[in-house]
Amino acid sequence: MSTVPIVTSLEDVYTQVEKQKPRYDTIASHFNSEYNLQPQYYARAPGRVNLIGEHIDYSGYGVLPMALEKDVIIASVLLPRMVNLCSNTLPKEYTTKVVSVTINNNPSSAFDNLNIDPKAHHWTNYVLCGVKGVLQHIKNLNDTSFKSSDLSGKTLDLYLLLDGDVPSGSGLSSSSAVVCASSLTTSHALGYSKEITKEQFGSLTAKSEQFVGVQSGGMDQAISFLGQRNQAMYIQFEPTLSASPVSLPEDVSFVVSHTMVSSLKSQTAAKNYNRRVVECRLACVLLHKALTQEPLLEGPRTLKWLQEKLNSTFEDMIAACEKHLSKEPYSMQQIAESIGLKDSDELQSRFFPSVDLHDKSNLKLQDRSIHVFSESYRVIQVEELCNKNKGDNKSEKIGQLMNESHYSGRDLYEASCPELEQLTTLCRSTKGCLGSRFTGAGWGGCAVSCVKKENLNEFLDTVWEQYYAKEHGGSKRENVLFASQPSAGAAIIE
Ligand code: NG1
Ligand code: MG
Repeated sequence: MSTVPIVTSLEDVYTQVEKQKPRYDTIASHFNSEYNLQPQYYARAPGRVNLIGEHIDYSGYGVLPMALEKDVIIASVLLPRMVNLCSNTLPKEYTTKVVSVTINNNPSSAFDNLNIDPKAHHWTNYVLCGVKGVLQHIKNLNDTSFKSSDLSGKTLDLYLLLDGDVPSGSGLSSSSAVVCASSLTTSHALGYSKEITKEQFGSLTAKSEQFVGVQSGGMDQAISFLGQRNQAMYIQFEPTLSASPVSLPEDVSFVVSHTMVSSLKSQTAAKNYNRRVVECRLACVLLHKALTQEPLLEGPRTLKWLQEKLNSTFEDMIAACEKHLSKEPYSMQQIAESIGLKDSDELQSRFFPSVDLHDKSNLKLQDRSIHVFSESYRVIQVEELCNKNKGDNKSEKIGQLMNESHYSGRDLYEASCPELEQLTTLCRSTKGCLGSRFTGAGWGGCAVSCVKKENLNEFLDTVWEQYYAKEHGGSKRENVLFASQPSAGAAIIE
């Protein structure tokens, strides 16, 4: 296990350094005009594109993302008193909002005092999640004094300025990039960046991003820390977080294309994202009862935990969903009664205590769990095709699995939208495309397509012409339609 690199040269982080240098210069000059100081260091955390494995991380299953060159950078300086925060590239009304957090030399009280309002839906919440996650980690280390001699006994102050080029609400993990960069900045300021491994950072930020009120899995934060240049990664969560490189076939590129519709995940959580998380947990409850005759009374448990407990194949699990779960939606009351609980409140307090779904019926357990098992199996097949299989038509098979992933996410998970349908259909019918699917949570955001390298330029021109040119011609093409380069994971640049 390694720690996040602290580098002095942009070459160690970016492939296209000539593009990045001017950006850092601009950040430094904004920082200087905001605070009348030079930044002392930068924390950089990338966004990601997930190639396959959607909505399965929170059920414990492995996923296959790559880190992007697009990222969030937080410039910082250490000074007495407060955390001031402003943003370089977010819309103007955001830049005037200044958040203040006093972190004194007792991380434990700082942790308790840092409140994040999940109803606020403000980007600064993500920064606070990163700060809070690190303080919580340090608190758990049971270390009441800061190690850095410079800081011990003093009040710590961070002056931050944030700059990001991951489009927000795009399914490319802009929110997690902010959380990760913020956690890195905080830990570095407190003298802890070398005490926390990349895996620990991935886990602590996955937990702390939940303070915004979304029950997210851990994919985005894990890849942001564990990403490697030129490699996609196979990320696994159980028994503990791990990542191994995946060699993608050389004859294809993976193209990201934005629908131009934002996916407002935290605002729609009760209807969409959190509801899916709860549906998976409750499918686990009912399958456990049906397959072991025992009620599952403590939780939440993941579907992967159940599959391992039963030592069953994916085919067995899918057959069990078809046999034991109703295709018709369930109500919470119905599920509670079937495992001998009093009512839906008791069910909620055992399996999703901090989640409010408003509507207590209409839970589609069969469709959701079949998606989870079939999608998790597709991830394993893609990983094996990439790393083990030397046979023919590797890329075609991967493209086919990506299409199947999309159809399952659309039909069984109901996570697509008209614009994602229009865009993925267009991509699939364009020459050189072997498969196309939505990436990230869905309900807007981006698609990812597997495209033959020999057709790449033509593919980009056609999709630009047919999806973007008329309505979204004002956008910069490289921001909304691009072949993604797997980038390195998070780093501190001094
Ligand atoms: P995006 O699309 O970045 O919001 C979300 C979750 C992931 C994962 C995917 C679906 C967060 C921070 N991330 O990603 O954990 O569940 O959806 O596969 O909520
Ligand atoms: Mg996100």
